[in-house]
Amino acid sequence: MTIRTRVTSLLGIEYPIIQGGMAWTATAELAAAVSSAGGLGVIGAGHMPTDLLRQEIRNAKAATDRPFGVNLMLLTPHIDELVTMVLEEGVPVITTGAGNPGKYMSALKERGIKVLPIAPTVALAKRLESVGADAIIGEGMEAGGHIGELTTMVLTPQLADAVSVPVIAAGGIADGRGVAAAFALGAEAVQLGTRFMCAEECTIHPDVKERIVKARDRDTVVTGYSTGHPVRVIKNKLTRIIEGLDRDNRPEEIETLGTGKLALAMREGDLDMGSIMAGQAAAMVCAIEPAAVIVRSLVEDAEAIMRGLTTTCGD
Ligand code: TUI
Repeated sequence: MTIRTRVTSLLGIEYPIIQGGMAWTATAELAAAVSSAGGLGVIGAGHMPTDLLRQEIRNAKAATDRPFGVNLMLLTPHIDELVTMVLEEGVPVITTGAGNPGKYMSALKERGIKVLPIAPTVALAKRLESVGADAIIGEGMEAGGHIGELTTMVLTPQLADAVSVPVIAAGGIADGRGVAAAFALGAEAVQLGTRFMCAEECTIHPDVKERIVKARDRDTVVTGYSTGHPVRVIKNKLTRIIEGLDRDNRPEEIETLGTGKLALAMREGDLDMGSIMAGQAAAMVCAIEPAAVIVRSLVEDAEAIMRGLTTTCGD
């Protein structure tokens, strides 16, 4: 048995496994490795300059002949320019985060690009379906980085009931058990970020990977509620400072302090003052492995569970 769904046919991929398009983390190398392994690799644009993202797209095209995607983070100030460039380069799939991509939908779809927006609520998912989203990525608050309020457990089935396009579950999924659970809730694919941060091909600093492997159940925290853009990160010196600023309702100071801190973690490996964006599933990531091993074990373990067998972390 291999899990085939509307998402595998829509995207032309072998397995219903999508890698989260994480800023400063999901480079062409990781995306190409996941795509070559039969999933959908996704380059994370974040605030990347347009020409650098163009180069990353070209690198991914050179490294794999399978489909891959680009995640556009809609809060970035030069988003219009990024969209124009992506239309020129012609990537097969776009995922979007941190906002409503409605205004770009028709231009992307006219070029035959599949658009998979990330939605943290049922209302937004319905709006995005009505303007042409090909599938909805429902991301629960277990996820790392910028998050909504609902958990994957309650968001996924509600989305599956509310929209006719396929639902992709994200947030809190790190192993085959999570994949099988997402399917039981009505998802037709899953998106994982944190587990793929610990792929060998992921180019983040090795100390961040080690920190994730060591993470325990309560090691993440959500900071920045006062800014209107809460983010889940691994607890450290930076989060303790930000928690104080959140309590005192000083959002401008949080924004200033936060600038450049994601790169500080992912590039420099600063575990004290870097923003180590990772999901609650960090506690379930046990090893640093090749992307192909991760994809294969997710699929094999999920299939075993769906056939009625059980597995545990590390089997
Ligand atoms: O986008 C993410 N995760 C991210 S983006 C990011 S970079 C960043 N850094 C600092 C502050 C903010 C962002 C780090 N992690 N995940 C997908 C996601 N999208 N989660 C939540 C949302 C979302 C939120 C509101 C999507 C749409 C939305 O719509 C609001 C509206 O306009 O209706």
